Amino acid sequence: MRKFPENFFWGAAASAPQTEGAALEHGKSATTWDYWFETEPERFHNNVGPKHTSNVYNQYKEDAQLMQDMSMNSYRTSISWARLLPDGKTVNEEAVAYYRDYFQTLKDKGVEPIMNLFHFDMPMWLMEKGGWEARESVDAFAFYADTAFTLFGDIIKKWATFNEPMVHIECGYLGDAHYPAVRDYKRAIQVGFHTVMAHAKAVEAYRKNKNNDGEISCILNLSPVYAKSDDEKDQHARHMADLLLIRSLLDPIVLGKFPEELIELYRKHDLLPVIEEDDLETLEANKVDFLGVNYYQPLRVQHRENPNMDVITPGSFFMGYDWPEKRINPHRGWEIYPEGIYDISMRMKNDYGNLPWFISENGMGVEGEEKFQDENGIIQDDYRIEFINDHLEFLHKSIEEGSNCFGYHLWTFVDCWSWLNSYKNRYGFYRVDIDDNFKRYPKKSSFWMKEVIEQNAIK
Ligand code: BGP
Repeated sequence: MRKFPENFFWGAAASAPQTEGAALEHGKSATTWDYWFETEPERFHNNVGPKHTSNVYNQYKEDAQLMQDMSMNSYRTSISWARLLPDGKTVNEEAVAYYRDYFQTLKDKGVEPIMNLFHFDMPMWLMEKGGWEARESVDAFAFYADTAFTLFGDIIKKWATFNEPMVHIECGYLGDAHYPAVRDYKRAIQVGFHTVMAHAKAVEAYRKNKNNDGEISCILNLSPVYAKSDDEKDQHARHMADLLLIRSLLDPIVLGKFPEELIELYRKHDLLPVIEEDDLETLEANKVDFLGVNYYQPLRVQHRENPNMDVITPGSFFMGYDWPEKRINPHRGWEIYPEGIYDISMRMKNDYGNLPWFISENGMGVEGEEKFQDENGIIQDDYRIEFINDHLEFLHKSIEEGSNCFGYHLWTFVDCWSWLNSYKNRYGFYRVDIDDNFKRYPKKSSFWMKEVIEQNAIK
């Protein structure tokens, strides 16, 4: 038996925009997702949009009970900005009543809610003013965060500001998977800078109010970066990928400053964002108390010959590399590399002051999962059990070696809607039937996980 530390946080992760439903009901205003679906529904898998998420708004009591039945002791999800403050200023009292009852219900079932404030769900009223590109977004977010701390701080003791900021930067400003789907590195860097400042100002607001007696964090998608070879050029490519995609957020959030090398690089290529006086001091003074880490797969890179330096993107400095020994999730195409969780864990210990951190997401998406259903309607997801077990083995090894990890959260509890992919890939301990009143059905992994949690150990 490999035991985990006492009071380890065993749970699942989700987000408001992917689970709540009631998309434009009970006072909630539109987010970019609601707007995008209304204007371009064909972008979404099977034309299923954000209205059809897993109906948590109406079923949270049932879900909290299922969590308790599984012996889970924590749950990481988010608040919807557009629900709490539909116009950015006025509190929606119906939202307050909903969230307070939801969070208290979780607590009463022995499930600690870890609450995040932004999970890719930009309110439309702010998007119309430029979203994260507009400086106004920094104070608007800090106001929202402060409002949430005041309204829910007596129940919520563990907060996060953002989920995977690199994803809204890359998908929205260097790709086309998030609105506004533009490709412009300079704009992407400004978006990233404002996000970091919005985070820092929210941390500052949290600490200013003496009634706030919990802890605050940010959730980052951290992938270990591996080079194709030991060759100097490939090693440099690895260094650049790590600098641009990992340290560009990890350093300001945990260490309170951007890497010097990054600033120099931006300066050299005329990519520096607009920085206001005091910004860097604010950042330095507001480091996180702990970190959330989402880990799905590593990044594998190699040197790129002759990049087009007229149009600079992160990809100008490295390119992807297909590792021949790659173990692939055949249902989603993502690499499965459990050793990566160990490498991240050791890096947190060795390079980031052994700050407390937890796995805020890890999981295995499966397309067409209904084909694994048995005659009793239970999905026989042995592949997911193996996936979780393998990752827990490496997490356990790192904890034995002194890593400060305090929890593991599977993405996700009940299958949820996922952005443009909608319900294409299923991740949950529970299957949801969106055609039959959002009924929940346990998968085999939920029974397996319950045992792990109760024993606080893997075999
Ligand atoms: C993470 C996001 C989640 C979730 C997950 C699975 O990056 O934080 O919101 O979507 O990835 O990804 P997907 O649903 O695209 O397979």
